[in-house]
Amino acid sequence: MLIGIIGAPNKGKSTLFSAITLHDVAIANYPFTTVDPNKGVAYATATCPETELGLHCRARNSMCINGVRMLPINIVDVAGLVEGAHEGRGMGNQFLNDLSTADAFLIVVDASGKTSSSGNPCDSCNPIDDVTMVKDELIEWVAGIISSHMRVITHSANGLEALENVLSGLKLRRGDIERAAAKRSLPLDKIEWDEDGIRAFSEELLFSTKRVMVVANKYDEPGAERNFAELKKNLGEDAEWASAAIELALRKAAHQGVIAYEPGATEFKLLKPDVSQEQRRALDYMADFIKPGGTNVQNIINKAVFGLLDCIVVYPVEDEHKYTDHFGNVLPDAILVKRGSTAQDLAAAIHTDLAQGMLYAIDARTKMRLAKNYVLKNNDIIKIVSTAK
Ligand SMILES: Nc1nc2c(ncn2[C@@H]2O[C@H](COP(=O)(O)OP(=O)(O)O)[C@@H](O)[C@H]2O)c(=O)[nH]1
Ligand SMILES: [Mg+2]
Repeated sequence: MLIGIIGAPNKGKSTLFSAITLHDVAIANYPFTTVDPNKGVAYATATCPETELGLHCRARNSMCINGVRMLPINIVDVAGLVEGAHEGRGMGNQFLNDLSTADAFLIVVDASGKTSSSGNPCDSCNPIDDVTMVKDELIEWVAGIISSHMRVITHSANGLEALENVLSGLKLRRGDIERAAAKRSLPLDKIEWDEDGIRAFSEELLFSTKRVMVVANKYDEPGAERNFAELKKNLGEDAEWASAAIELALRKAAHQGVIAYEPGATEFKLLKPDVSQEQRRALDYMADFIKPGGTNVQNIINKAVFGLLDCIVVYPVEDEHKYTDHFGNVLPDAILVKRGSTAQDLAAAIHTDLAQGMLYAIDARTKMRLAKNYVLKNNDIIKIVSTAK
């Protein structure tokens, strides 16, 4: 799973990226880090069943801190989106690759309205223009790919196949293309669409296959609250407020051992009382800001994973009595699957052999037998019974 952070310049994309990928020293040592400077790992959080079961888990593919299971999610800071980007300005290959492979986008906008949609200083700009700019650029980019191949597509014996080939970089299925065309009443037997048709199709295709959430950042700035309310009212997408800068400052302070702060918290504890007056003032300011509802940054990650991407978390085990894998690790793995996935899908996510030889599953809590087509529920603990070892 890959979430892309996207938006005009100076909205706080890199700040948000740094914040969500900066972890405690203990976590930083965890082997999930990549070398790419714009790629990193954030964590969605869920309540680990260890508390409910009165056990101590030994997490392997994820982490567990104080009963909170932390599920790694790949994040990419997609830099370089400006107006006219689809015409070639600023859109390098890396950019396109990041865009194509992402499952969802967080569109970062400046809720304070102090930067324009091209990223320049502004007295009072409307953050909704930021959203429009980003979406238009994405649509124009897909439309541009199709337009430049339209002749070939029109004249090919199998137009749909030709169109599919042209869009092959986008992580789509043929069904996605068919649905988008049908939705906009565009024929697929002979593909001879005009510019408007191509644009309509591109819009439909893009936003039916990539999930989008708007992040109204810089919520700590004056005017942001009002702009955010306005944005919520006029926007079709999910929108959440955030202060990436405060989240980053808090995580840095925690990283340096100055405070104890857990992402999502509405307070922190001072660990080093001998801070400078300036630092004290900054900490007091941040303490006040997070009191009503934190920085909202952790909530955004969780909403992206469990809401936008519609995932649930399930815990496969080999021993349904001890809740362990075969080495005796308690609740070793937490796996994110799409809501609606079956026990068979879970088996397939673990191993093809396990799925092929699957007989049935067991609900570890109730010890009840579950059919292969049992639809998984969030927080399920499941043993897969299979002829495969
Ligand atoms: N007040 C405030 N400033 C922020 C916030 N997030 C980012 N900034 C500032 O906005 C400017 C641009 O941030 P940056 O992350 O480089 O933006 P990018 O170009 O979108 O990657 C920097 O000066 C940041 O410190 C925030 O939540 N609140
Ligand atoms: Mg940046």
